[in-house]
Amino acid sequence: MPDVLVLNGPNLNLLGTRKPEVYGTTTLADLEDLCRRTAGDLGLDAVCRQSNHEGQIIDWIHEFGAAQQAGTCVGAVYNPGAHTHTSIAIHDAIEGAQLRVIEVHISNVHRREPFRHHSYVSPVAAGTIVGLGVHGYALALHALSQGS
Ligand code: CA2
Repeated sequence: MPDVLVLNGPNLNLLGTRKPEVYGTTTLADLEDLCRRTAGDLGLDAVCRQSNHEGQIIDWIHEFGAAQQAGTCVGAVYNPGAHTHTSIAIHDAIEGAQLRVIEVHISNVHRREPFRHHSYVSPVAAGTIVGLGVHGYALALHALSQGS
């Protein structure tokens, strides 16, 4: 089965523990289980990673970009967390590795503070899903399984 990377950025390890009014009550472990089950139904093997460290995330983008070029990975479902709004390095990593990325945000960032309205990731993403809660990850997996 080809791999699909499910990548979560900084502070997403806190999911389900605080701010349920913004991010819901699903924990990261629950979310990763949901992704593994959804990917399995689509004939994909979800490889779930989360880090609070930008360099570690960049290394994984390079690793899975190479796997995609080798034909063993279909791309990544990626919630960059606050790196969305700050990181040119992550923009460059996705572009450089040519990793197919669907950018997912649990909350509707466009209804929130102005500093959340700009994304450095969107210009190098195949698509973006915002504001649909953790269901956005399942939708992104469906899109990647169909070659989006
Ligand atoms: O809506 C999203 O998925 C975000 O990517 C989440 C990021 C935020 O910086 C983006 O603007 C939008 C924050 C993730 C932090 O998650 C927490 C979860 C529970 C408690 C505290 C933070």
